[in-house]
Amino acid sequence: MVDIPARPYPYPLDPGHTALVVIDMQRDFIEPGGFGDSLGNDVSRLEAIIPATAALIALFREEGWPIIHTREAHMPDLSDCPPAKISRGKPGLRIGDTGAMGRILIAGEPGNQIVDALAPIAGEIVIDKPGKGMFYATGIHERLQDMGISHLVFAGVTTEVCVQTSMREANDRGYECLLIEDATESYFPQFKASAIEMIAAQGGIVGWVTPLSELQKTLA
Ligand code: TIU
Repeated sequence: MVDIPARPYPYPLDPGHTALVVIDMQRDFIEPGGFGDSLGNDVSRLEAIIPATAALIALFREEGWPIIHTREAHMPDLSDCPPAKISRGKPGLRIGDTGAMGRILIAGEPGNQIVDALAPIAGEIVIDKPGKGMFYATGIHERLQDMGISHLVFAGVTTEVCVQTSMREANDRGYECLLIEDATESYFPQFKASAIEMIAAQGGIVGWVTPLSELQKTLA
């Protein structure tokens, strides 16, 4: 075990059993004209974490540790998207509707691709998830179990929606979870701050949080 300085106390990283999860760094959420923009959000905040997220990915690649990239994505016939999820959006800009980068949150569309700066490379796992959480209807738990993974380091967007949901799902499945706080972002600064506090509160009820620099320093 390697102790990483973190809140609420040092995170016991297990080098042979740790994977990085990069949540939904797709054009839909980060670039103008995508789903995030269509919901009325200022997407420029999210673009700002690309360098830190790229550095985190580079660190895991150097270590030779597994990397999982997720995308929030639905099948073109929307058979994996409950009506309740579709109906939340503004008419004309809902999941499956055509936006500036193709059909919104639909697998294979331009907007559904991970941003170029964080593109997966051969050997990395990419999962399309129909829910906000990474475990719902993806089979990823079984794959992680087969790989012997017990520790998950999280990055991506948005902190309080897909990242926090995925961390909670992971925590319930027994994974030790660490969120890299400068490699995650929200459209709402106060939601990011609150999500981070919620994760680390009560003795780390959902996991640990730390800046990228602590991980870099400890693994250098
Ligand atoms: N990936 C993710 O967080 N999906 C969302 O819909 N997030 C929002 O904050 N809307």
